[in-house]
Amino acid sequence: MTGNLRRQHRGLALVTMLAVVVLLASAAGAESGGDGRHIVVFKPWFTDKVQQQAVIHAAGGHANRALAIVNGIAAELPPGIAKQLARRGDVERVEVDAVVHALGGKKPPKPKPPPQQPAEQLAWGVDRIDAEWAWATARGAGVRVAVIDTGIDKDHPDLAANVAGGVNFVRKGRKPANSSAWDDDNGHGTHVAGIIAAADNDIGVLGAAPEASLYAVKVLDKRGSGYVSDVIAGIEWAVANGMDVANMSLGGDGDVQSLREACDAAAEAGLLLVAAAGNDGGAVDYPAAYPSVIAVAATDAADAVPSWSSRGPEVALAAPGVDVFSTWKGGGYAVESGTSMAAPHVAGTLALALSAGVGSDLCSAADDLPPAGIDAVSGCGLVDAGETVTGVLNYGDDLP
Ligand SMILES: [Ca+2]
Ligand SMILES: [Ca+2]
Ligand SMILES: [Ca+2]
Ligand SMILES: [Ca+2]
Repeated sequence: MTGNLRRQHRGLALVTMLAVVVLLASAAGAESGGDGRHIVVFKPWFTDKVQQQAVIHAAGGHANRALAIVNGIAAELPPGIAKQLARRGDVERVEVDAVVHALGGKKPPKPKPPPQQPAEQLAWGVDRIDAEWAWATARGAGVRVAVIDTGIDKDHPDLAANVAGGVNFVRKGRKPANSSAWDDDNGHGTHVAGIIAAADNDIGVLGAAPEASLYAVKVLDKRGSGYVSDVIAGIEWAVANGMDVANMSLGGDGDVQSLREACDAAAEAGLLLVAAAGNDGGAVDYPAAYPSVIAVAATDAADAVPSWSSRGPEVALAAPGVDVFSTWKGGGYAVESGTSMAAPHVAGTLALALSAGVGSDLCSAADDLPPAGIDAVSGCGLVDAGETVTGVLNYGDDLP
């Protein structure tokens, strides 16, 4: 993200400081799994992972995973242990490991895979942002996009060419997560992946950046739910593995300081973070609300922002998120709505911009939506991949 967008973001974030302080008061009541999952963050000088784990175990807790990016440990703690640990001199803080959800449609469809792959179509969203006009210049080749989600259907005929790898952080019970089990058991992550980079191959759909490399970072389970600690692990993985862009079509109400710090550290390391603003029409969800993350609102085919698209000064951009046709697990396709579908249009546009070498400022090319100027409903406006890459103001092929 360029300084421009980030500065605007920071300025707006300052304006809402008061509101954030009020929200923080309720963060303690963030939705948790009710299973004692916490994030224990240690003092900066106490970095030995083995000794950190020993502290957790000595207190009667179970260490699930080291979270190096925040110098912490994701742990299960019996009742009362969190407060006890927080009082230690070598512990910075203990946080509830809040729950996050996929921000797709309200009822996930269960489409059957087609008997044969459908003829390729340019879905309205990719068309609306004029990604197709960028393709003569750039197609996202060489850009690595992490899809932090439910996984990706790795052998989907419209995705396989671009799926370059992945990792799983979802654990079942106390068993360590099987890191290679990142195939999508929900469908949501596959839908998101198709919007970013479904291949140009005569079948299915076309992603905004049809030659970008996709990496499945599975942090949400088959119901589309997950934990903040796994999202942090996913962000850490994205940085360690040289990802350029990370798409997070997920969120929750819990402002967890460790998630904020992980996003800040990743952005500082050069990772472009994109997240869905939220689907409850209220305040922007976390992690989208953090200043280091590009929060994306949804639009429909008439460029209107639906009432359920979350809003606030943190919204950076808007993108198509209503009745979006894309890939689904099992080699199928589905129509889905949500800010989950909007965010990947922006992630794909970033992939185009990076492969074109035009920087990552998406704000100046975005098409302003009412009310005039940057606003809390659509941010800078509707993302414009065509103009971002080519500098041409308007192709005029699909204006409503
Ligand atoms: Ca178009
Ligand atoms: Ca295709
Ligand atoms: Ca424009
Ligand atoms: Ca506006």
